[in-house]
Amino acid sequence: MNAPDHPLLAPLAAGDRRAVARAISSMENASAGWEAIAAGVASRLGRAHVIGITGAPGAGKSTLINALLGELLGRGRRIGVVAVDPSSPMTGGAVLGDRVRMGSHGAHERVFIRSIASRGHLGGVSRSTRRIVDVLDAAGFDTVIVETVGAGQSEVEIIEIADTRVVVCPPGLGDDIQAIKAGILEIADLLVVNKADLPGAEVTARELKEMLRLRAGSRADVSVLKTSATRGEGIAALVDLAQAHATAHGTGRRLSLRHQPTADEVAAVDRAIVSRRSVRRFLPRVVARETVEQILDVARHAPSGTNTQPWRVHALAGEAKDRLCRAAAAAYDSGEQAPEYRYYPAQWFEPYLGRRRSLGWSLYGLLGIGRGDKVAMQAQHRRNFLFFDAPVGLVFTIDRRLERGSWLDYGMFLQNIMVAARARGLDTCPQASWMEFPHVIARVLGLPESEAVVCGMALGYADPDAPEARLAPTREPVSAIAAWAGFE
Ligand SMILES: Nc1nc2c(ncn2[C@@H]2O[C@H](COP(=O)(O)OP(=O)(O)OP(=O)(O)O)[C@@H](O)[C@H]2O)c(=O)[nH]1
Ligand SMILES: Cc1cc2nc3c(=O)[nH]c(=O)nc-3n(C[C@H](O)[C@H](O)[C@H](O)COP(=O)(O)O)c2cc1C
Ligand SMILES: [Mg+2]
Repeated sequence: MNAPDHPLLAPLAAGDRRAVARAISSMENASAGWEAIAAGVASRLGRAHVIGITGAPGAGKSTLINALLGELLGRGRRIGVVAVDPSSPMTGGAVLGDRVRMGSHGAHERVFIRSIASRGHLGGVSRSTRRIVDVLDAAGFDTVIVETVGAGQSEVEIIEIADTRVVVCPPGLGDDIQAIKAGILEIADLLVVNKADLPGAEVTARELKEMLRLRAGSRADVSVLKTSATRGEGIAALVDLAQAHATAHGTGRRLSLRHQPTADEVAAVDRAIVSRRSVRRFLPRVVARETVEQILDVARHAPSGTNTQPWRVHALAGEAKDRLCRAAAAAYDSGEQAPEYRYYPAQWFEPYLGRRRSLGWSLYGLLGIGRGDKVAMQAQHRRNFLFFDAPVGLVFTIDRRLERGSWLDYGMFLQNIMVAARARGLDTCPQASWMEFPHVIARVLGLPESEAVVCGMALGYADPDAPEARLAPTREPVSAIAAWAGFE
């Protein structure tokens, strides 16, 4: 596919602040063009170290981040901050609050701070947060800090975006510690007892260490650190520990997390598959080469045994298509069939015979072709060699030295084309009939002897008013085609 293009991508890559701000707004609101931005930044991700900072409300997270900004700036870093504010129904309020707390570095050219409201997100906070982190990563921020209030499940999800997860605990909150240990403690890479200038910090730190000790095993390497964000104490040590964690465990964690599809995404894929029909009458509406290229670009991701990719496509339109059609129709009229391979068994049997007949009768019935009307049936079959008047004809060939397994691969490629076409509002008809005339195709397209014709395919916009558009071939239910074992 051509590189996704969006006017913000170039300035974004150059770290332009206004472009960063706009791209983030686009991600947050899923406004027009956000997909293009997301796709455009995708190849530039993984360099940022993402630090998640979570903890109870008022623990001092924002103040701590402000202190971290000072320390990181001193180390020459470029830092992006995303604060997810659960209290604000609107971004405006959250921005104001964090400007106050993180204000002293917010205007620095190597700092970019953005607050987002955790309410009112269409695609979920963690999803838009991840996309915002992506934007900052792509814009060259080498450290991205995400602040969330540690409470419920969504915060845990957000913190999953981070490479290094820091949980901030205020001192002297024994009960709160009991409460957080249930979820957040499990995912902490660093535990910070902030407000260490207040009494009780030492006790809290000891309690946390004890809790970790009891857990032992995988949590044994979690450090407990005391900081005073307001006094700037323990901040350098925190940066050192976070850095050491990134060195030991790597960055780009969010990129490897499995993408959770939304219900809409699932429905779109299912719809493209289920709405596909073999279309045998098309509108005289042009399909751009670019569209065909896009479809093939998607389809080439089909799997194939040991990645052999046995497919080769001849995409035809206009006079090139008409030339092949004229030659094939003429060959059909004079009965020059020389099939490339055997598609069907020589002798039919049930249940396949019945299904085949049913399809034929339904199609001919809709077309007003009576049973036994051989002439009309042949005229209909002949339409295959006009690609059913589709604006685009595809001819598929394969290296004839390849074996049956590669033909299996080929089917997957063909189905990908049909589904990708459907997703774009286009229709297809796969056509084995073209393999009846491999010699004609070879002559017209100049194929070498080594290429065998697999099939053809019509591609275009379906004529919704055609009588045969009402054809709806049925399918056997899952219960008739699947055998089950070993399920609960
Ligand atoms: N004494 C003391 N106070 C602190 C420290 N860090 C933060 N505070 C204060 O704690 C209060 C809350 O600080 P914030 O940074 O807003 O806390 P937060 O965790 O970001 O709060 P929310 O985002 O609302 O959950 C403020 O009044 C801070 O000045 C510290 O190290 N020592
Ligand atoms: C590999 C393959 C070759 C096909 N060849 C032809 C063909 O040459 N002409 C045609 O009209 N339909 C052809 N079909 C379409 C089938 O008749 C059609 O898939 C079947 O009746 C089910 O209908 P549907 O595709 O509309 O769901 C072919 C289908 C496949 C999968
Ligand atoms: Mg805060």
